Amino acid sequence: QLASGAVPLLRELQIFDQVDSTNARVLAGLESGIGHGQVVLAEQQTAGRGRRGRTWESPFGAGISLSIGWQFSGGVQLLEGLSLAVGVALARALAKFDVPDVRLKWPNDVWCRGRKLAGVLLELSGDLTDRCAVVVGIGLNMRLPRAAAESIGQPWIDLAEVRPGISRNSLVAAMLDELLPMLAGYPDDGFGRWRDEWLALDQFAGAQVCLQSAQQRWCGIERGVDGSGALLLDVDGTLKAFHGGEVSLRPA
Ligand code: BT5
Repeated sequence: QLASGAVPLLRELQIFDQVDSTNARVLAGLESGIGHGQVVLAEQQTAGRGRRGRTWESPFGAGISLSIGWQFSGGVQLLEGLSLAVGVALARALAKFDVPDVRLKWPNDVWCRGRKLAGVLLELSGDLTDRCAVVVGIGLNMRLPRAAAESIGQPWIDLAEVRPGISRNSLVAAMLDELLPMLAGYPDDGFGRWRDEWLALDQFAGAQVCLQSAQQRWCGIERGVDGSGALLLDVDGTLKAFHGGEVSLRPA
């Protein structure tokens, strides 16, 4: 039992020059029964992944590609809202380096000055009813080469533009100092403990947005998130709740 406020130690740290995907590495560890507290970092990913088959651009030296494996004794329902709590932890780490204008975009982006600075990808393994394991994958731009940036189909930003000179090692350490205690406490605390901070950083609070699923589109006013992390959208006066797996959010 750790003293309250103490940061759990990571169990194993691996740093690669090049991997396909740091998430894939940690997922393989979790599936073979190891990997709790395992942290993998890479200089370059050849197949960095986003959600639903999308690509995460992470060429050599562009930033931080980080994955953490974590096992939970309990079903996957414990983890609702976890990707939002990860966003809050990242915003806290960036605040330690005075990175200005950091905001969160539901469910899994960190934005800065209206552009995407970092993305979060959670991948699950285990039987998901009695025990589950999660890979928390984070990609953050420090100095993205222009050639790589050309294939990103949305506005992006890197720390070189907004706050140059941050030590990558120090930022990784700050991220782990926020993420590890959050993961350790999450089954007890849940998203509720993170909700107010998330709402204070919400990029689109009160804005007109659209949510897109494979079959349908809803447009309305973004009204923050509920206690489980579901997005609340005011569609013609009716509040509807949406979960992160189903839809993507776009400014209207
Ligand atoms: C994400 O997906 O934003 C999750 C990204 C997670 C990447 C990390 S890196 C470490 C770990 N290992 C992995 O293999 N993945 C994780 P999504 O919300 O689906 O957003 C993907 C979209 O972001 C792409 O379709 C592009 O439009 C955009 N994008 C790609 N690369 C980007 C970059 N470097 N900076 C900003 N936007 C980018």
